[in-house]
Order: sequence, then C-alpha cells, then structure tokens
Amino acid sequence: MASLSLKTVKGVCPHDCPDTCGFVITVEDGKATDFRGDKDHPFTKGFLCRKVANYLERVYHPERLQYPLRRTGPKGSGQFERISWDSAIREIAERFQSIIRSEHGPQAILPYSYAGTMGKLQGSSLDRRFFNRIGASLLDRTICATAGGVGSDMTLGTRAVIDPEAVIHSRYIINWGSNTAVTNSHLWAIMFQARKRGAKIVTIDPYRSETARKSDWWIPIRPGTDGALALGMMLILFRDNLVDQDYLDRYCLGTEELKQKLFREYPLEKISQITGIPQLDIELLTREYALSLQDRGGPSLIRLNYGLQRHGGGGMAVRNICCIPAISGAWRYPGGGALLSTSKLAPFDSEALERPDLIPPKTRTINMVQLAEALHNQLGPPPVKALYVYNSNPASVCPDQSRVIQGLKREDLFTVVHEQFLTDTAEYADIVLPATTQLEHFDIHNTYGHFYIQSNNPAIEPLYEAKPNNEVFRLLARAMNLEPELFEISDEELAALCLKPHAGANGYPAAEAFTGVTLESTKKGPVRLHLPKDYAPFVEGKFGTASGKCEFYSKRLKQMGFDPLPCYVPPHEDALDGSALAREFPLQMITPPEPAFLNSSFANLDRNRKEAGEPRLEMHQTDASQRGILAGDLVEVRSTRGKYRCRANVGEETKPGVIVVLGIWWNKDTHDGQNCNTLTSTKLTDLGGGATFFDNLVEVSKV
Ligand SMILES: Nc1nc2c(c(=O)[nH]1)N[C@H]1C(S)=C(S)[C@@H](COP(=O)(O)OP(=O)(O)OC[C@H]3O[C@@H](n4cnc5c(=O)[nH]c(N)nc54)[C@H](O)[C@@H]3O)O[C@H]1N2
Ligand SMILES: Nc1nc2c(c(=O)[nH]1)N[C@H]1C(S)=C(S)[C@@H](COP(=O)(O)OP(=O)(O)OC[C@H]3O[C@@H](n4cnc5c(=O)[nH]c(N)nc54)[C@H](O)[C@@H]3O)O[C@H]1N2
Ligand code: SF4
Ligand SMILES: [Mo]
Repeated sequence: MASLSLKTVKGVCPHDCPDTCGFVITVEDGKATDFRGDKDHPFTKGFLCRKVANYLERVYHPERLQYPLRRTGPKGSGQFERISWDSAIREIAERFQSIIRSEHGPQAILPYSYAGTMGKLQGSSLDRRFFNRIGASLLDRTICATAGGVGSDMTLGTRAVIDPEAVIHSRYIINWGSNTAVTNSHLWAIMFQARKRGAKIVTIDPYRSETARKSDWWIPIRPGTDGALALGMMLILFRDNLVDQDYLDRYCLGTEELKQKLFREYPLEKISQITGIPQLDIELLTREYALSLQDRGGPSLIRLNYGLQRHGGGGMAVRNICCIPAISGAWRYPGGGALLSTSKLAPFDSEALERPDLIPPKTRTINMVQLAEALHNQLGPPPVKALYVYNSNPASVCPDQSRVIQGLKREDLFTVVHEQFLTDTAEYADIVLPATTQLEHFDIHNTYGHFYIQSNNPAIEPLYEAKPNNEVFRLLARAMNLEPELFEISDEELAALCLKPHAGANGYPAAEAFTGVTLESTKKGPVRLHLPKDYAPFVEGKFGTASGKCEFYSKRLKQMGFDPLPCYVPPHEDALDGSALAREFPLQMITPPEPAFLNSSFANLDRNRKEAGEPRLEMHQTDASQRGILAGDLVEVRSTRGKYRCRANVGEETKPGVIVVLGIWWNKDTHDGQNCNTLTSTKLTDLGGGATFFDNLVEVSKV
C-alpha cells in the first residue's frame, strides 16, 4: 500500500471567545483526520469547549459555501448561480468604481465586519487598508465591548486586568455580568481550583445562568442597575471604614468628592430599590468582599464581563465597578482586583497592518449597531449604496432586525457577503464569496482572556474554491489598480510587521511585553507575553490615566459632558420609571447567548441545534401565572420594535419582572423567520456607543 503523508499542525481557535484555545490537527494525505486540544497549551491545557470539539464537522460540512455565487432571484430568496472568481471580483470592482465616481462618492461604500475570526490578519489588516485606501465609510466596531472598554479607561486608563492564571490565589470571586462557566470555561476551571482552596464564588446576574447555578451564592439583580450596586458597595466600604486608606491616599484621585457624593445621593435604601437586592444582601456581599484577605486568606476578585454592559448605563456601570478594588486595596495582591480583558497587554502594531494614515480627511464613521439606520439612510449623506460583509452575520446579530432586513432588501443596494456558510445575511447578497476556515489559512492571534499569543498554521489547502479574507482584498486591489506596495504583501510578512512592538500611552501596552516574541516562536506554539508571573499592574498605582491615578474624579468625563464622578445611569427602557412604555411593556428582557452557539456561529449545525433544543425563553412563575402561561406554551414576545415567538420555560430561574430569551438562532430556524433581535433596539450605551441588547421592555402573551 502506498504510504500516506502524515503530519500534525498546531493552530488556534479563531472564535470570539476569551480563551483562544490551542489545538493540534492530524492531517493525512491532505485531509484533517483528527482535531484535539493542545495539551501543551499552558492556559487551555488540551480542553476544548463542546462547540469546537467537533470542529471537523464544521470544516467539512456539506453546506460549506464552495464557489462564488451571483443572485438570480429576489433578495432573500436564496436563489443563486455559480460564477467564477474572476467574474465575481470584476463585478465587485466595477460596482465599487462606479459608486466612487458617482455623485455619492466612496463613502457610499460600507464595510461590515466583526469577530468571525479574531485573527490579526484575517480579522483586521488588508481589509482595513483596502477600505481606508478607497475612502469608504469607516465602521465603528461597537457591537460587543466598547461600553466597558471606555468605562474602564475612564477610571483606570486601560482595561481592568490581572493575570488570569493568578486567579488561583483569589479567595472571594465575584462573577459580575459574566457567565464564566460557559463563555470563559478555562478561567472557570481556575476559579474552581481556587474554590477547592477556600474561595467563595458569587454570581451577580438577573438569570440563574450555568455559572450562577454552580456558584456558592447567586445574587439576582434587576437588569441594567449594576452601576447602582457598585455605588452601594462603595458607600458601605467608606461607611464601615473597610478601605485601604494608604492606597487611596497614594494612588487615587477624588476620594473626598466621591465619598461625599455617595453619602449625599445614594442611600442604601435607594440602591436596594433600584437594584431589587435586599439591603442585607448588599451589606453581606460588601463585607465578605472587603474582608476576604482577613477571613479567607486571599484577596477578592471581580470578574466583570459583558452582560452588564449591554444596557443604557453599561459604560458607567463598568467605570463604577472598576473603582471598587482601589477603595478596598485589592489591586495590591496577586489574584486581587478586577478582570475585564487582557486584550490591551500585547503591543501589536495594528496601525502597521491597517494603515489608518490612508483614511481621507473628514471620512465619516458609522456605528455598526446602527446598521438599521445606515441602510435606511438615516445617518446623513451619502446613502449606503454598497455593503461588504465579512466575519459577521448582521441579519442575525444586529439589533432591530426587521429594519436591518428591510434595508438588506433594497434593490439599489449592492451587497457582497464573504462567508463560510449561506447565513441569514448571505441570503440577501448580490454576490456571495466562499471563505476559508481556520484550518485553511495562516493567522496570528492576540487573546482577551490570557497571556499567550500564537500563530495559526494552515493544516489543509483551502476547500473547494474558498479564499481567505486577505486574499480577496489582494484580488480586489489588483482589479482596481491600487498600489501593489500596499497589497502585494504576504500574510507572514504582515504578521512580522505587527509583531514590532507598539508602545501605547502611559505604559499600556508596554513594549517590553514582546521581548523574546518572534514570528517563528509563535508558529511553534503558545508564547507567553513577557510579563511577570501573577502580573498585577496596579500594585503601586501606575494607572494609565492622565494623572497616573485611579480616577474617581475624571476630568476627561467632565470634558465629554458627563458627571465626572461615578453615578447611576438607568436603562433606556426602565421598568421603574412609570412611563407609558413601562406600563404597556412591563417586563425587562435580556438576550444572552445560548451556550451551544457562539453568537450565531454553530447555530446552523445539527449537533448544536439539538443541544439547544428550540428557541425558548425563561420567565418567573409569578409573571407566567399573571398571564395564564404554562411551561411549554408557545408564547409571543412583543416590544415596540417587533414580535418574536418561542416556547416558554416557567420557574424561578430569573427575577420576577425579567424574561431571558437565549440567542442567537438563525432566522430560518425560528417560528416566524426572525430571531430575538427583532425585539432589540439600536439605542447606544452612555459611553463607547455600544449595543444595548439587554435593555428592552417587552410584554409576553400566550399564542
Ligand atoms: N458558548 C458561548 N460562549 C461565548 C459566546 C457565545 O455566544 N456562546 N459569545 C462570546 C462573546 S462574543 C462574548 S462578548 C462573551 C460574552 O460573555 P459574557 O460576558 O459571559 O456575556 P453574556 O453571556 O452575554 O452575559 C453574561 C451574563 O450576564 C447576565 N446579564 C444580563 N444583563 C445583566 C445585568 O444587567 N447585570 C448583570 N449583573 N448581569 C446581566 C446574563 O444573564 C448572562 O448570564 O462570550 C463569548 N463566549
Ligand atoms: N440579541 C443578542 N444579539 C447579540 C448578542 C447577544 O448577546 N444578544 N451578542 C452580540 C455580541 S457579544 C457579538 S460579539 C456579536 C457577534 O456578531 P458576529 O461577529 O456577526 O458573530 P457571528 O454570529 O459569530 O458571525 C460571524 C460570522 O463570521 C463568519 N466567519 C468566520 N470566520 C470567517 C473568515 O475567516 N472569513 C469570513 N469572511 N467569515 C468568517 C462565520 O461563519 C459567521 O457567520 O453579536 C451580538 N449580537
Ligand atoms: S470557542 Fe472558546 S472555549 Fe471553545 S475552543 Fe474556541 S477558544 Fe476554546
Ligand atoms: Mo461579543
């Protein structure tokens, strides 16, 4: 028998998840035959989540897009014909050129992408160069993390961060708006080890998530009120003198002003009324938090995450929470403090990849959350005449879906979708392009959940006629006669470019973090950033703010027209404000992801759909009985934006007054062809222009 060629290749999970797992692929005769977690990865240790454990099913799925397609039927009908890459590229280049020459100009072209792959190269390099060079509208990529990013920046001058591996030393762990057991499972494993050593795990969440269920204490909070809870905790810390006065004196700005404001404006009864948490629980939480070192022999940690950001006041809530470890002094100890994201620690030179210097002056920016408005030309001239979608599935994941889809149906809109599958968005495309998966292209990866960066080595040749994102931009640049020196550059050359350290302001990121990191080393496996073990950046202050201090008082916020001190910003749609809206739609709806899916990715695979069951919601039994709803009933959820049907689960998994609708199903798999984003709004967060997916008033009735 002829001998097979056999090799193993190391790669990295590309999905939007903090864990950035390493994996090892066995390739026999050009076909991937085995796919496992990399046991040698110091953080992910060979364990992959259920979604990715069967990745070869996704890679070799019969419904993978194979060839470029051109639309033949009405938009959304899913009728396409096969075309060649040559004609697809020619058609896109011609359409772009004619828009650029028209009265609308290049800004009538809108790129639309998010984190389908988190790779530095296929995620944000030649794509940005291309759209910057032609002068397209800029896209503000706000759909996930900008509210908390800005909120954290205002207090700390960077993201709240410690070494996630140091969580082993934490002894009081608060999962705050974080479904850690599901969305960050390798950190959860460390939390669990800390618990074996005496840590208590608390979860603050309106929903009894998997994390809440596995925690020692679940604190159900009214959605969108975390900023108020943080103020209440600060009040108690000052009132009961549970503060680290030395830390406050040396490293913080505005302590007196903050204290006075808390005592003046936020009495505990008011906090309890806003948050729906009994005063005694807030007292207990704060005391346990503050006395962790004394009572449990280790510091307290707040894992704050995205659930609490997707509300009108999400930015300020993160800002407020980031103040707490400075007041208690928890930042001083390994494993103490707060953890939002490690993404800003690696000094990648993104500018070298993306070339923002190519952007023509006065180019407008469109907030991706407002795609509905953009497609209805409600954001000012010029109208959007072409939409180029890659690494994202906006017809499923964007808020106010009915209006997004109406926009995608516009006959005068030219839509290109570069995808692995015929997603809800691809169905509205004029041209569909087939994309490679992570096994089929090279990339280099940062992470937002640990300290290891790594290159992804291609394991197999591109399947069918699929092409990586960067390759398509090279082809388009050639077809449009753009400068070869900008685009005729290989992915490996790009990777080397971005590994030249790019130091930021006030020490974040620090250029030294790339000491010893080379392209070659990242191809061999995970490489730890050059940062001390149990890295704790704020032990001696050294905040990234202009003052170098933890800014309870923020001049920057004042200049931006905000309260310079921590404050409570209520949800846009507030069940307690006595408005006509709150009377007609009395229930607060949150829409966190279904654990079997990753946003809308994997929701098209049988295995994952089976695990998820069917589109459903959770409601409290008091709310259900008031509406005559029984477990298993088909119900209709209504907001001012639309209607959504799903199956009801009734019990005590949520706070009364709160319903939980798990996302993000593909539209075609729902009862009415529209998923829960038909209910959500395009209103933005207070800071960062983020999405408010969890800030919706609704009513529910039996069908
Ligand atoms: N399996 C799986 N893993 C994922 C994803 C996925 O879709 N599926 N998505 C990935 C992505 S893109 C992201 S951004 C992360 C998100 O990961 P997380 O930050 O964990 O975010 P969510 O799961 O959206 O929300 C976390 C929890 O916040 C709760 N929550 C909602 N509103 C509030 C509130 O007002 N206050 C508080 N305290 N809690 C609230 C929700 O009920 C939920 O249980 O996960 C990543 N990992
Ligand atoms: N209701 C509600 N809506 C939400 C959320 C929620 O919690 N509730 N979560 C929000 C959050 S946190 C986020 S981050 C967004 C995520 O929104 P998206 O970033 O749109 O995420 P996905 O739905 O995973 O879609 C990514 C798409 O990229 C494709 N893709 C993967 N790799 C490649 C590649 O190399 N090239 C190309 N061209 N395509 C590729 C995948 O096939 C997939 O269809 O959704 C948001 N929407
Ligand atoms: S989705 Fe997250 S947990 Fe799952 S394999 Fe990828 S990085 Fe790991
Ligand atoms: Mo996200």
